[in-house]
Amino acid sequence: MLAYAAGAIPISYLGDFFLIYFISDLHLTPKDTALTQQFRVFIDQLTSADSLYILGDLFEYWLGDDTAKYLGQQSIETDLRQLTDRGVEVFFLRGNRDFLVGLDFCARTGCCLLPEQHILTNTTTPILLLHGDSLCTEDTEHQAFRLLVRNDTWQSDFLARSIVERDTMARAVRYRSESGKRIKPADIMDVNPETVFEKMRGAKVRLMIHGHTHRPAIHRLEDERTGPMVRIVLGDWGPTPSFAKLDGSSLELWCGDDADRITLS
Ligand SMILES: [Mn+2]
Repeated sequence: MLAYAAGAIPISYLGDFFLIYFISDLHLTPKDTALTQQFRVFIDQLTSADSLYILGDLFEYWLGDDTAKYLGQQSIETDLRQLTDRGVEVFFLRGNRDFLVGLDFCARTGCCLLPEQHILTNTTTPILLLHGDSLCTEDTEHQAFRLLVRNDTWQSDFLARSIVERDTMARAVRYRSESGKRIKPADIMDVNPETVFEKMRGAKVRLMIHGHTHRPAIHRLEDERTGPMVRIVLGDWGPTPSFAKLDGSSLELWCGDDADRITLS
C-alpha cells in the first residue's frame, strides 16, 4: 500500500496572482523531442506563486521508479526537480499509462503524489480531480485491466520482475501503443454520463477536471438531482500544448490557440 503524502500537501493561498495549472496526457517519450521541448517551454513560464497539477499520462508509459533511465525519462525528472526547486508546487495524479509512478519518483522530483481522486478545496468551489479513465465504464476491457493493475499485490509482483520482463509484459497490453505510435482519440471510449454524475454526487462537488479521453471541452451539465455541474476535459499535447488555468474564480481551458473559459461561483 502506498503511503500518500496527502497529509503533507501545503494549502496554497489562492489570491489574485496565484495560479493553478492543470495538464494531462502529454505522453512524453524520448522519441518525441519536440513534445519534450513544448513541455519545457511550458514549465519554464511557471513562477513560484503557481501550482501545477499533472492529471495523469505525463509519460507514454512507466514501468516503475527504477526504470527512469531505461525509459530515457531522467531528463524529465531533472526538469521537474528544477521546477519544484524554484518553488512551484507540483502534484502528480497517475493515469492509466503511468500508474506505476511512486514515492521514489516523487522524492527525486519533489512532486507530491495524489490518490486516484483528489478534491481541491482551497478554491472558489471544490474541484474533483481525476485522470478520467475510471469514467469510461462502457470500456469493460479497460475497467477489468484497471482493476487488476491497481491491485497492490499485482503491483508488487510486477515491480519485483526484471525491467526487461516488465517491458515485455507492458508491450502486450492494449493501452501500450506499438512502436511509439500516438493513440488516436477514436481509440479511447468517451465517459459514461451517468458515471460522471455519480462521481460528482459522491464527492459532493459541482466541478470536475480530468483528462484521458483527448476530447478537450468545458461541458456545462444539468444533473436532474442536484442541478448545474461542470466537467472540464483537458486536451492531449500533440501537436500543441493544452492546459487549464485557474485564476481566482476564472478558469480557462487552452488547446493551442483556442480557449474557452468559465467563471466559478
Ligand atoms: Mn489516459
